[in-house]
Amino acid sequence: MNNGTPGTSRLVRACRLQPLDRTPVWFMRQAGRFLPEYRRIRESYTLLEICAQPDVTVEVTLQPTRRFELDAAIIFADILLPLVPMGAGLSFANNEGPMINNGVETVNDVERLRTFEVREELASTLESIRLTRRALPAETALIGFAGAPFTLASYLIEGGTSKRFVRTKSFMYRETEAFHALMRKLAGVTQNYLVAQIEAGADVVQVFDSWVGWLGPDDYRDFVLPHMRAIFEAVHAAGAPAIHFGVDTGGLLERIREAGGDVIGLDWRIELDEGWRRVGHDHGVQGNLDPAVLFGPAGAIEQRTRAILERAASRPGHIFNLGHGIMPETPIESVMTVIETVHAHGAASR
Ligand code: 1CP
Repeated sequence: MNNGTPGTSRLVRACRLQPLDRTPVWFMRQAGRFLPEYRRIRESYTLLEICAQPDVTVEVTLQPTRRFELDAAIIFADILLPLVPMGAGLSFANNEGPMINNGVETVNDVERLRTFEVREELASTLESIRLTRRALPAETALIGFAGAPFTLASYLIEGGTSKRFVRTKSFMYRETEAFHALMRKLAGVTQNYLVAQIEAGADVVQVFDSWVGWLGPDDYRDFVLPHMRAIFEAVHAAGAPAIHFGVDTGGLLERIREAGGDVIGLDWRIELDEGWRRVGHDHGVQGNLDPAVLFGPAGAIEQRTRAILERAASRPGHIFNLGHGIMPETPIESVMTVIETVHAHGAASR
C-alpha cells in the first residue's frame, strides 16, 4: 500500500498533519513483557543489561514489528537511564518497580547531580538507534524517547514509584528555587539526549511526562511549562516531530499544547474528539484506547477501536495507540484485533 510519499513513514506524515491512506498504529510499551519472545530474552539479561548491549536492544526493539504490522518501532530503553550518569543509583527491585538509592532530598543534592555528555554516557542507546534504523524498512518509523523533567524529578525525589507525589510537591512548594534548578538540569539532559537520538536516526521523538497529570493547571504553568518549552524548541530545531505524552491530563490539555509538541497524547479518560478540539486541530493527537479493553472479548475491542476511529473522523494527524502502556498480561490476539480493526477502518485522511 502506498502511504503517499515514498520513503516517508505514515507516522511522520501523521505528525505533520499530512493526508494518509490509513491511520498509523503502534503501542506504547510494545517491546516488553506481553511478548513471550521478550520474556525469553529477559531470562538471560536484566533490563539494564539489555539497554547496555546494542545487539540485544535492537533484537528486542524489532520483536513487535516481526509479529505485528506496525507503523513504528520504539527504541528499547527506559526513561530512567539518564539518571545513572547524573549520579543517581538505579535498580529494579524484583524486576518490578524502579528504585533510586541516591536521589534528591535536599537542595545540595540538586547541585550534586551531574550534567554529562550524552554521546558518551548514553552511547549504547544512540548506537542501538543507528543499528535499528538501518534494520527497519523505510516505511516503519523509529521512535526515540526520553522522560520529561517533572516525571524524572518525581522518581529522584520519591526514590521510586509514587501514588500521590507528596514528597515531590512539598519539595516544589518549599524549595521552589532548587526545584526549578532540578527541572532545568533535567530539561537540559532530556533536550540533549533527544537531539542526539534524532541525529542517530530517530524519525520521531516522544517525551513521556507520565505523571504530570497529578499537578493542577497553575502548578503546571509555573513549575513545568517553561522547562517543557525549552525541550520542544530544541527538538523542533533538530528537525524531527515530537509527541508530548502524559496520563490523566484532561485538566491540562491547553497548557500541554502551549508547552509544545506536534502531537499530544490523550488517555482514555477523555473522548478523542473532545481532547482534539481542546489541543486544537493544528496539532495531531495520539491515543486513546484504554489498555484494559484488551482484556475484553474481540467484539468489545473492535467496537471500542472503531469508536475512536469514528471520533477521529479521518482528520489528518491521528495516531492510533493506547492511552497508556500495554500491560504485561495482555493477550497477543487482542493486539491483533486492534491492528486489524485500525487497518480495516482507519479511513483515508481527507
Ligand atoms: O524488566 C522488565 O521488562 C520490566 C519492565 C520495563 C520495561 C519493559 C521497565 C521497568 N522499563 C521497560 C522499558 C521501557 N520503559 C520502554 C521501552 C519499551 C517500549 O515502549 O516498547 C519505555 C518507552 C519505557 C518508558 C518508561 N519507563 C516510562 C514512561 C512510560 C509510562 O509507562 O508511563 C516510565 C514511567 C518508566 C519507568 C519504569 N521502568 C520500568 C517500570 C516498571 C517503570 C514504571 C514504574 C512506575 O509505575 O513508576
